Amino acid sequence: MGDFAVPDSATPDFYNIDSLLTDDERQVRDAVARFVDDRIMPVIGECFEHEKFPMNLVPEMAELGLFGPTFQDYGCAGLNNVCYGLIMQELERGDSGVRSFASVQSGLCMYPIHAYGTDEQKQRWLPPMAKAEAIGCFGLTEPDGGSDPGVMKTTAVKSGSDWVLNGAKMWITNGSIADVAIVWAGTGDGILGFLVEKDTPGYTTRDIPHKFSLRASITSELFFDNCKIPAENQLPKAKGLGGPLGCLTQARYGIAWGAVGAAMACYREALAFCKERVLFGEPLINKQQIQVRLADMVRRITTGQLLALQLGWLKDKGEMHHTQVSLAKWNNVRLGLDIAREARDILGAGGISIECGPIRHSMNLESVITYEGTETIHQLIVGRELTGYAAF
Ligand code: TGC
Ligand code: FAD
Repeated sequence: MGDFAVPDSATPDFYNIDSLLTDDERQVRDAVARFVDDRIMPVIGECFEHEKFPMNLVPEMAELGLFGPTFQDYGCAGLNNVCYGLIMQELERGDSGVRSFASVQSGLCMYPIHAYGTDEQKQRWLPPMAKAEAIGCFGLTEPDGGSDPGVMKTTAVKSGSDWVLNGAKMWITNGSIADVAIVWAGTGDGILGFLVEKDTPGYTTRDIPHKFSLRASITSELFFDNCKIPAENQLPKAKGLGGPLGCLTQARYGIAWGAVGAAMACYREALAFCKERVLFGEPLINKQQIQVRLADMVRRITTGQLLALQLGWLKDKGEMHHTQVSLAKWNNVRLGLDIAREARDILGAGGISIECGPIRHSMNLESVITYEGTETIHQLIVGRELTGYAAF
């Protein structure tokens, strides 16, 4: 029960959610699942251990159409948002760092260029980004605090028709490998977005070492010292904090699916272990308390799967509200983190080894629960929606 006729990677599927997907959606999910099983899983433990992002696999991800997959043009796959979610579910089943790479490229870089950019900016950047010939990063968070980005210190000042950018960004995924950074800065006209190209004089990056989380992902600081940004590199349709927040909605949506993928992987590993492990004369799986723990994992995964799917349907109908994304990000990352920790415990001492997925997933999800809005911020976003009072 709980498995039906779905591929192993799509289990547990206790409510036969597979039957709610179209053939196309299943095909997309299964193609990404094969890529994750064949290409990510054999190397991810080593990548995590040695703090290395598997950059060599990025062209294959591009070949599969995983970057900007919902755009209809610019060489993108033109998939619906349920497909996008299933892609994120599968990638994060592999590793949150791999899903992060795709989230940043698609949701935080291609999205703002597509939504807020000029035709020239779209033509210049979107086709190479879809092919991963150009990599992007997204600079919103600053050293003095990420939860309240409206008080950012990075500034852009008009100088003739150009802009001069000064400041710093912190904790930026893909920072040092990006060909273009989407940078948000305070101006006399409020917050605006800029395309900062890699070789811009005065623009430097530095990787953040010694992370115990998202080790298979590059995280950097960005520094801007009197960087001259040509007028044509400003995103004209992004005005105010709503610009960057609109991008966060896209990435948070993907995380709501991705975290469930990580939880599904952890559950399966715990289940397989309990079938094999014999303690007190019988397999662990026979123990009442183990069954309660496994059942509780599936209860939480099932609610997360249904929540993500309904969110995808709303997004495809153009009816999704960003506060609904906040509830899903909060709920699904929380269940992912709790299930990863629980699975780690069920695996016993062996569960602390990099050979096992749950320790890696739980360490990763410590970042996922913080980035793209901390759990508290999402609770307060939902609270404000319910009460009309902002308690940030
Ligand atoms: P607030 O008044 O709420 O909003 C200002 C304007 O923006 C609109 N808006 C949104 N639009 C689209 N999507 C959203 N999610 C939106 N949230 C708000 C809003 O309607 C308003 O529009 P308008 O026209 O009325 O001006 O602004 P606030 O200052 O009260 O916001 C507070 C708060 C806490 C909600 C916001 O600052 C917030 O979300 N903070 C968290 C910051 C965050 O999540 N940072 C993430 C950085 S990027 C990252 O972590 C990448 S990790 C990538 C990876 O590796 O996967
Ligand atoms: P703070 O904002 O300082 O928060 C500290 C604590 O205070 C948290 O527990 C928070 O929940 C709590 N808190 C905040 N406000 C309130 C309140 N009103 N009431 C009660 N408690 C509150 N950012 C980018 O811009 N681009 C990226 O690509 C990116 N990638 C990242 C990758 C990784 C691996 C990590 C870890 C972070 C990344 N971030 C990125 C940054 C991330 O978005 C921020 O870390 C996040 O927004 C939180 O900001 P902060 O770390 O400064 O914590």
